[in-house]
Amino acid sequence: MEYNEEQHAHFTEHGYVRLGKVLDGAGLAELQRRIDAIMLGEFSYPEMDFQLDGGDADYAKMPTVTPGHKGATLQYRKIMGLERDPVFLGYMQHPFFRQLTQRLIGEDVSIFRAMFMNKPAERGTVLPWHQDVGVGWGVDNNPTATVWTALDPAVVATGCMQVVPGSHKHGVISERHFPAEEQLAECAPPGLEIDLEAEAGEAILLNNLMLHRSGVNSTEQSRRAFSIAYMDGASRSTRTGEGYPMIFGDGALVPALS
Ligand SMILES: O=C(O)CCC(=O)C(=O)O
Repeated sequence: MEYNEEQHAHFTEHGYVRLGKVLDGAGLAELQRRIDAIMLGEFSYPEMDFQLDGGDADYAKMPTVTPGHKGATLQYRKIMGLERDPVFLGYMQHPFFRQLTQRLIGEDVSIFRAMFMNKPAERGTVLPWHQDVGVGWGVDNNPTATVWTALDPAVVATGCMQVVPGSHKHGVISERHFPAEEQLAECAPPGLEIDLEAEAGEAILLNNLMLHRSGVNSTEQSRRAFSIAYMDGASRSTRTGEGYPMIFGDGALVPALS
């Protein structure tokens, strides 16, 4: 696989581009099994952040995200810190992503986050329009690009992502995570959004400035996905001054045997 100039031109113009099926059958099955095993507590990762799905579609009512496993269940909404898991780290360091991030970022690449996002069967939370940047993220340099990989079919009925193509060109719309109504009326007027449906194993590259959102899952199948926000390896936390987990280049993490 190669990130080509045609894809790059699409990404630059529209703020997203389809990267194709990065995961084949065996690779997909491995990540599916692994995330289920993490949810079921078969591996112990007390430092990872876990959030249960609250069973309520309303974003405002969802449980908080805190470190540590919250019980053996597949009803998690979000798990962050997956770079600690060798199987997920291995995927994050896929040679294709190395080439892609060299093109977009450079040699030294870290991550803001490596996050599992789930819409459990017949559940899920509405995630309102947002960009993945802003002072609230606490990074001295806004993250550049997210690779979002579907681990199950992501279609309208399972709560696929929606995006407003071209909305990255507005720059930072709000320093808060969710823009205000009047900002959305200007930058995401109804009718401009598209459904970003994806097959299981397919990856999509998103500009972090692009407005995106997702809905709930009305089907009996989960909608699991893995989202990696890559950024310049020199980025520092504005809160602690510390750097972030390195994925490529100087100081890159090495997957430990599991
Ligand atoms: O998976 C989703 O529904 C949303 C993901 C998202 O917002 C992200 O990856 O930044």
